[in-house]
Amino acid sequence: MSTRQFGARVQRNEDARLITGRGRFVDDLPLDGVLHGAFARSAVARGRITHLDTTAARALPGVHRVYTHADLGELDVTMPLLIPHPCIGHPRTQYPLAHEDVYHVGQAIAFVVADDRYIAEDAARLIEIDYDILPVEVDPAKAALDGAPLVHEDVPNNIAAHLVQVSGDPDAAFAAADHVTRIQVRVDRSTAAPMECLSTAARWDAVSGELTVWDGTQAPIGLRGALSSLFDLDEDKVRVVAPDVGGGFGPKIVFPYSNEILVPFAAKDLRRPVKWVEDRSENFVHMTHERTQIHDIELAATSDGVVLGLRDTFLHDTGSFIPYGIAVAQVASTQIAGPYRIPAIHVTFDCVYTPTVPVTPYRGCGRPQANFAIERAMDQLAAELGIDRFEIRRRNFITPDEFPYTRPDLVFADGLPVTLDSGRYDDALAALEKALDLDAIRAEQEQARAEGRMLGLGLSFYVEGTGLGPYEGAKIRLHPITGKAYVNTGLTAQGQGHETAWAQIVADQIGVRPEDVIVVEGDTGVFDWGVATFASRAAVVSGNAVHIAAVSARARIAQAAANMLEADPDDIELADGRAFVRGTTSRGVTLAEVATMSNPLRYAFNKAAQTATQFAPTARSTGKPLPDGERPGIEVSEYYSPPHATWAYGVHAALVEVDPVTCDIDVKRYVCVHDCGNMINPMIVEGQVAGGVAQGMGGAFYEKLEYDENGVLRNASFMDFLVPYATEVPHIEMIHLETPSPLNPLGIKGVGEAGTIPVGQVIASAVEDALSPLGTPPVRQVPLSPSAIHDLLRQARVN
Ligand code: MCN
Repeated sequence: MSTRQFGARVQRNEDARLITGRGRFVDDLPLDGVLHGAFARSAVARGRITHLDTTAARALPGVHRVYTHADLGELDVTMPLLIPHPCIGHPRTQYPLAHEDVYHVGQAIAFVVADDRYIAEDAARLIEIDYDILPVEVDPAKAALDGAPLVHEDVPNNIAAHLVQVSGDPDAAFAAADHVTRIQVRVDRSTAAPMECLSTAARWDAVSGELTVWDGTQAPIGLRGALSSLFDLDEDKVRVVAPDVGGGFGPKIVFPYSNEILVPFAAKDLRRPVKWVEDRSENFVHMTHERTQIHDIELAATSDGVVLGLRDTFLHDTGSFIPYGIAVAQVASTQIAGPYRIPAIHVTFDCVYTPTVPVTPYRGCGRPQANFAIERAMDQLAAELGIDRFEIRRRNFITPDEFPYTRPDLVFADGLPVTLDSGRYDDALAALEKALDLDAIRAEQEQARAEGRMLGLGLSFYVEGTGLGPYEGAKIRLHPITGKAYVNTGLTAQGQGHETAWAQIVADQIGVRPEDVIVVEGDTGVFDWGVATFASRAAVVSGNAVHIAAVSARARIAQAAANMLEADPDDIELADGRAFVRGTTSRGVTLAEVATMSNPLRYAFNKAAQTATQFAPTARSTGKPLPDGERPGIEVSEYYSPPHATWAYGVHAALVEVDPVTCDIDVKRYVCVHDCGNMINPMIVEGQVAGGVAQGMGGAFYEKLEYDENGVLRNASFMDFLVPYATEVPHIEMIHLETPSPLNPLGIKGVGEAGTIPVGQVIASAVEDALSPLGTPPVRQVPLSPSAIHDLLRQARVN
């Protein structure tokens, strides 16, 4: 008998392929006669091109074409604002190739296509480009001041968008408060650093008029829409395939990037397949960034630590363009109150243009910054009121009986008011306290301090709106020969394990092993209704669509088997790849037989079915009408549309030791409690949380993109931009809570970004606690590099 797969630690189907070098990424595709592309990019941040000459590049043997914007015809248009919002007063988006003006170092100016990559790169370097260099200001705080150099000449103070959101009566809350705490915090700019950089290949079929594009994207359907519109081709004539993709983390959602337009354009123009794979140094100055936000946050509280009101004013650095509108800032603004029952909120932000790589969502999407702001403020409030940091949080939690809890005037990215669906925040904190053994830690800390060692404990709660709509779908088809289930969705994975998770969901319904469910995602040729993989939404939205489709497939199989077995569909059970009448496993048929039954010619060649059954003669007697309500084969498509976001949450803590001489931070323990509702596969969930924490460690300790005063990125390589090695990520102790979301049939919440969100605050809080005997000032920013620790210590000595 089959055992339940949902909730089981099923080994990932995809891993055998991915970890033995058999993954197939864009660069692996064996495209006959493929040509290779390379871009010439802007060397200056803000400039006006005075001279652009491609003659020498075109003359290089092996070069097929050099394109500038003037060659693009209908494609020479600015890209649309992908998520409009009325507060965006000055939306500016990019051209596929720059016109006269360039807006950041790395902006694409020309595209070369040649016999091989070496020639293409050499030719790109032969393109002569002169600029009038214009003044720049890369710090968003200074860029928003009067008189600062403008990125776009017609955008005053570089303010792209300004939004004010008010919930309750903040003025009254602040007037009634016993105590107000204020802090300014800053999180710096980073990059997702996926293992596989951006990549695109394309082939134009002149016979059928079809364009096939392989792209390392998180959004094949979105890209297909963009290309069909830009190239003025019927959607049916454009197929976008995301093969294996080596990490996405947000920046691979459709933008579209220059390569996503130029590669197909060149393939169509030259009638040859064309490929371009970004190298690492390009990735730093081309793939979108995220994170810089500066928050001024205030909390109004009673003397016993109950928060009455919150005010937050923040600047969001949007880079040189704003393709995703206010998405990142809006997400930050709507999660600023975290898990706390704060009745009055005033949050306002400005999105500021800077002459830097454009900013779009990166794992966490504004939440790490918002979380840093509210949790830093909670720590400070606790310190000022003399209340324990755990206790002050407990006093302010939304309690289980208060769900659904709505913040009516904060509108989330789905266009709906923030409504937290469920949670047991108190239980999560209690589980963390138990796992940590707080009394023992406090004793250890006292002992360490007596020995002059700087030991500190930090914590952070977080909430995360996951599983945004509007919908996703799934198709399930039983293979007419093998009876194996093929599952297609409109999403695509970049390492999240969808192939296994969806297989588990389907296996439960139709009674097969997960390895007999073959999941194919990311190909508009097989399924083309869907949005994209982002916002930790696949498990909630696709997962439930897969479940609904599997229930539907189960019903269809039961009906067909009942017809074959002359039984009632309600009496049909499915297990071990067979359908049988309840109570008698001998009266049954294989799923291969069910799948093939209504097609006599297929059946004739179906060895799997023929060897199995006594029903073969019936099936072969062709011409009989299908029984009532039956359709040929087993194939269903279903959709799921969530009513609104589901809210995952958790709390992390770290015990760290700071060495005041070397300024090194040693993470001695890292504990996390999280709740993503019912887990499809706890092993995948643990991998997601651990990967998220590792990425969060990068943000907490190392990762900061440093622009110089000319707008040149100073650390555009892994020599200078440090990501954590496996050896620098501590062992993560993980505790799962499972509070089912009431919003969807499977009770799921998302988890893909969760691990990343609280880490900056956890480390800041722990370092602050460790150094507190020295009188260091509050930690106000991450990353906490050794020099940042040194600064804190120096300030303590100065004071
Ligand atoms: N899952 C589960 N039970 C749950 C929730 C999720 O078993 N209750 C499983 C899902 O089945 C899925 C995985 O966990 O296999 C992640 O699910 P989900 O939270 O829905 O996230 P998505 O699949 O939508 O992936 C997007 C999310 C985001 S937004 C970023 S950024 C991110 C992340 O996933 N990028 C990643 N995790 C990543 N992991 C890898 N390896 N690579 C990336 O680029």
